[in-house]
Amino acid sequence: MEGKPLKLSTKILAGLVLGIVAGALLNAFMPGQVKSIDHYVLSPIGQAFIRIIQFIVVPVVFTSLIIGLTSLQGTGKIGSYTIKLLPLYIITSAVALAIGMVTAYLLKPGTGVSIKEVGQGPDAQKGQSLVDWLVSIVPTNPFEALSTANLLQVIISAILIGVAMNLVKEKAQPFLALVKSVYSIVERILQIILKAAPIGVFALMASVIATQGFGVVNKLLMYILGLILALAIMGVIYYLILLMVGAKPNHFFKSFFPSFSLAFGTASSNAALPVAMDNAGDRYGMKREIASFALPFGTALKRDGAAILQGFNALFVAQFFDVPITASLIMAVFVSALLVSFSTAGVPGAGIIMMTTVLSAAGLPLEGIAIVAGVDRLTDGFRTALNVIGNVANAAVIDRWNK
Ligand code: DAS
Repeated sequence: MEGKPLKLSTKILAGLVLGIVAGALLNAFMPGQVKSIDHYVLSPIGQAFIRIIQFIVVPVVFTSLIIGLTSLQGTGKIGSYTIKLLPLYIITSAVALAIGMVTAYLLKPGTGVSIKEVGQGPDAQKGQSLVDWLVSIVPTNPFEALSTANLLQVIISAILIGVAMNLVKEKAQPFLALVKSVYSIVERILQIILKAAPIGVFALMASVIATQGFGVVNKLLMYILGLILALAIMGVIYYLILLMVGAKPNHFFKSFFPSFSLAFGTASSNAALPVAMDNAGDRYGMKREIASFALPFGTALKRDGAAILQGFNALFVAQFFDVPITASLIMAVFVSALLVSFSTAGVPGAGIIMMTTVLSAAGLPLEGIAIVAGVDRLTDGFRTALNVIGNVANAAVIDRWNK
């Protein structure tokens, strides 16, 4: 009797664990070979996996949004979903940010850290002002939005096209048929790609652990544990919110587990989106029109993990450089971190790059980025998983609300 094939989520989990073990063994017993093994084997496999899964993000978002929109009788619903989702996003992100800041304030991870060598921080990019960002999400050309994978521009283009299709009615049928066939093809591609997920996450995790080891970890142990604690607290809050609205949290976490574990392994919420949409329908039973709108929308905007990271890191940097944590500093961090969380990209390491905006808004030294950059990839998986949890949990609340 052939054994029941291992479920995808179990295989991804196995890939993660084996990757961590392999990375630790390489780091401990073959330090001299780590660089070449990583350069010729682990990194290429890991990066190739992230790239191929990014390959289908835009087609999945574009086609499923158009299909979702045209299945809505009248497009008033998109407006009503947006009106319900945005306040939820802002409130829960503000709660997450507050948790991140309070945790850092109480645990004081930045005091007494003796770190000589610092990691290589990203070059300090000038943060985009809110107005520039709002203007930048308006697409000038649908093909450019698709080719640059600017998710918000893709969403706006798809909404415009979907609304217009509803207005021209049967004239849009040939195009809708084309969109539906593209969607089914892309769905099949996703299933094929996911067979490689365990290998992809194995290589990604082994590469991180083998190259970074646990050396720098114990110097920043309080920082890492404190950040993960804040992320976990927000995860528990989502569990309670889902419980309160009757959205069956156990069923929720079990259904979306493949997308959460992929988010953790790839540290990319964009990469996890197609799987989250797959989980929403097949496993969780979320209404298709909600999943096809809210999940891409949330992937573009909703990042609780990034909010926690910005608040936590800003206070860590203040503590590290002995900058007094005044009320005005807290306000500057809170406002800039909240805005930054809505414009952090869904790719590995996006949060650390966005730190420049928050640190400069709060008048904190940008050198602080280099101190945490060394362990950023270790914490990125945790915060990306929370980004996806927050995104789909808010969609589940709307879905429940709708029922
Ligand atoms: N890795 C980002 C994401 O995929 C989050 C971050 O870097 O903070 O959502």
